[in-house]
Amino acid sequence: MALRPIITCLDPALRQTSAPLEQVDDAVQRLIDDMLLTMYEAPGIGLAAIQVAEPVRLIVTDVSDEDGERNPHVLINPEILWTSDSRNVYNEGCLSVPEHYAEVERPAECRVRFLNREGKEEEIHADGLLATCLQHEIDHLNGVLFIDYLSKLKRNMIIRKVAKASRETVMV
Ligand code: GNR
Ligand code: NI
Repeated sequence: MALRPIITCLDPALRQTSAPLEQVDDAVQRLIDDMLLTMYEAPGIGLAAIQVAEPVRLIVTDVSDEDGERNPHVLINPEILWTSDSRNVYNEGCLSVPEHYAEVERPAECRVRFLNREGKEEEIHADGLLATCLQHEIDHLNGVLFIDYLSKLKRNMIIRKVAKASRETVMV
């Protein structure tokens, strides 16, 4: 297993649409393990493959408490089947937008169909933080970032600050 560097919103690669995975082979299993390691180490509650520069439709999440038992979810080719009319607001962050947070409103619940890491079809009904996280990760697969839900002014301010920080810091 290897940590993989996380690309930031300054990298246009983050804006592409990721391609469906055609098979769940050994290379995909390695990518999943690397993504879980990278997510836990960050630490973050989710990670999309494009954040480690792999443009494929694969996400991992774990919204459990840091001191509790781990509960990773691996979702391949996830599809949102349904979202609730009821909405939730979370103060969102993103490992690709380091150190910036903003409130984003999204459907409070969602139902998602996906392949698990054994390549078997599954569905999940999510609410709370998991529902928000799944929607945030699936947005990544479509080149969308949480800052896209903010005003242009706020978005540009955040991007400028991330650029400034990356100039001033030697990021490993
Ligand atoms: O670690 C993360 N925290 C988070 C908090 C609120 C809403 C979404 C997230 S996802 C984020 C990790 C990340 O960037 N995933 O793409
Ligand atoms: Ni993110």
